[in-house]
Amino acid sequence: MTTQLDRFTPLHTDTGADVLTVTLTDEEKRDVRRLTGALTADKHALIDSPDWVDRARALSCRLPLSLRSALRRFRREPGPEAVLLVRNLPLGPLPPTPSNPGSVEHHPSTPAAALFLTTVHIGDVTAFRPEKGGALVQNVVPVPGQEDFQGNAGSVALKMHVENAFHQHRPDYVALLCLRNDHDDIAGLRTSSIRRALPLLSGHARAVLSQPRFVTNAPPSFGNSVPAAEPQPILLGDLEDPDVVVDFHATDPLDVEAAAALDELGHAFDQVTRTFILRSGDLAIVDNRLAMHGRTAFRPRYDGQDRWLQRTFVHLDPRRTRSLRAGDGNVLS
Ligand SMILES: O=C(O)CCC(=O)C(=O)O
Ligand SMILES: [Fe+2]
Repeated sequence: MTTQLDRFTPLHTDTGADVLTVTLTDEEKRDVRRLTGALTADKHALIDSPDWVDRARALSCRLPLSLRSALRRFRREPGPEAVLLVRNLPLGPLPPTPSNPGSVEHHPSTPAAALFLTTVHIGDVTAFRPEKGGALVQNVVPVPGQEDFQGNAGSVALKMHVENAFHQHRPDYVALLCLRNDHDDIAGLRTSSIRRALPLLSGHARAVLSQPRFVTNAPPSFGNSVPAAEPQPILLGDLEDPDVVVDFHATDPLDVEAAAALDELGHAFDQVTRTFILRSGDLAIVDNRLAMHGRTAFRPRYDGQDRWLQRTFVHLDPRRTRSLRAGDGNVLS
């Protein structure tokens, strides 16, 4: 019997795979709306202030039980796809999609509050100072002139990557809430999990990928704030169920054998990649230890109705990053 506590339903993606999904009922959506209402009442409040973050964390304990239960379960067992989809979150009336470079949300809105409430219930919502000034809720929108950019301002296909793969303290989760999809409804978030790809790899490739024979450089935006990249393995931990750290735009193999193993990994991932055409109110939470993500290409119009996602990062253990977070705040330097 399906209970209130256990209400995952399978979502059929392009490949028919089952992805952990929790769809809020309309009543639950109204309950979340009441919580976002409390967080958006003061239009001058700042998302990045410790007070607002504390309130959001406290209010997240009042999210619908089905959602809290799904988050708790996903945290312990991310499943073969390492993605949780939360559907039917409240958004309210939306302003035009922003198109300025570096766009972030400073003041609380219904979608930003819904995203924050959900993700702060998993762990600590965090950001990196060099990325968009360390704002905790960042807009993922196409920016005029940046169409070819391999980052979230672009609209060409975005290569598969672990978020901030170069960083020792990359986020544990990346969460992307869809406010609007693109005009043609073709932009898709793509995800690919090492749990699915691993069985497709030869034993030799697995062995090579677990040796420090790969370098992943930081994007230029991080400047000198990170040490020069050291060779790292791509597969970490128990080889039966490893973590993966790779960015198909930024990871370089150091020798010919490593290049062949990286190629094999790329082919294996290609075979298990899922595409999510996110709808308004859909939130995808990707376990950044086990899955990569990317995006299909789309054609922006810059007319205020373009694709618009909002993004947060989550770290599970604030003590591990304490030396990077001035004043015990949420931003990693
Ligand atoms: O546009 C997308 O669907 C994903 C963009 C992305 O990789 C990110 O914002 O981290
Ligand atoms: Fe990303």
